[in-house]
Amino acid sequence: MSLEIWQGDITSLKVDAIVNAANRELRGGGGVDGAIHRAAGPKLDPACQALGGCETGEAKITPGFDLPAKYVIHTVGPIYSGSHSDPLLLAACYRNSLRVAQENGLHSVAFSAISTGVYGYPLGAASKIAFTEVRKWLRDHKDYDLRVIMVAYDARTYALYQKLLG
Ligand code: AR6
Repeated sequence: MSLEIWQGDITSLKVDAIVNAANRELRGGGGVDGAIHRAAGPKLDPACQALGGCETGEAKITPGFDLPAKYVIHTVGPIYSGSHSDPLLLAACYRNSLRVAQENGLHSVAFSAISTGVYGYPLGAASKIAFTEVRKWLRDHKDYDLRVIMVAYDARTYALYQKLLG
């Protein structure tokens, strides 16, 4: 197993799954969600609609269609409000996405920085939660071969990720 960081557009990655920062309706939207829907092509939207939405903190999977990635795992981050549930729900996104990856026998997963765009989660706090939760999952599943790539779209996120990777 490994934990890596990478800067760039997540839709270019040829991995088993990329993790989308979706909304509860799985309707597509702006940010990374919009980029993934554009790159996956028109079949992704009906596949998402067939899933019947997704609760905050949960994760659901579709094929990747025209993407280089085989699958898209859609997770819904919390809209940042400063409440006690924010960190719990954000951690659940990472944990549940990794559970879905394992359930589907996937061995490489790339995460976008869930909730740190439109949903307003402060980047420093969100990044710490992301790395803590992924590391915990990898520790708890030592017998499962998994490569996790934390994708930073911009330089500021990448610099933070470099620090957190140590
Ligand atoms: N590749 C990798 N990361 C990206 C890309 C990309 N192509 N584009 C943006 N990011 P956001 P959220 C980063 O807003 O905050 C949507 O409308 C971006 O820099 O995409 O969870 C959904 O439909 C940021 O760090 O997701 C929801 O309604 C990160 O992706 C809502 O936004 C997440 O930003 C979800 O908001």
